[in-house]
Amino acid sequence: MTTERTYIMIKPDGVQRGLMGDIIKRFEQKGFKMVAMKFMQPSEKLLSEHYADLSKKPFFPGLVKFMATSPVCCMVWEGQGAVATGRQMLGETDPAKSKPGTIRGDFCIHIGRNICHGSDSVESANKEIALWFKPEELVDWTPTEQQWIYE
Ligand code: IDP
Ligand code: MG
Repeated sequence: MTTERTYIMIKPDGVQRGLMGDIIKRFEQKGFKMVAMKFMQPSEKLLSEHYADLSKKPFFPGLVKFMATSPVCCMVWEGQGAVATGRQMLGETDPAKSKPGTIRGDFCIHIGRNICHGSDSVESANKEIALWFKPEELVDWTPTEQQWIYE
């Protein structure tokens, strides 16, 4: 497995429901390293860019509108296999199909209120990180616990 970075974003429903701490905790306790985090009110323009691949979908206008209703918590997490593992930690897009123990399986019910975004590939992660963060916002640091997480 290679060291990767993934873009994780707590959506307006996750923020409004007070679930930021629970979601951050799961990535922290897994052993991934936080590289960046910011709390911000995104514009519909930025969200349309973020979800550009879905622009032809019938739910796209509603998705963009909903995502702009409240602030979001934007994060970059790093670690071996962080992209694929991050997706597994989120669960399926539809919370009803997400297993208990996953973020969506444990905390939500409707597909349009699934509380958290996670990059689906290394390529989209790199694109999303560049869209939401300036290079100088990514912090270069070494957690002391690293030697207890990796052989
Ligand atoms: P993902 O978030 O699991 O990667 P995507 O297919 O990329 O899923 O869709 C982005 C977001 O759009 C989903 O997280 C969900 O909030 C919303 N979405 C996806 N499919 C539907 C749908 O059929 N109805 C309503 N919202 C949807
Ligand atoms: Mg997606």
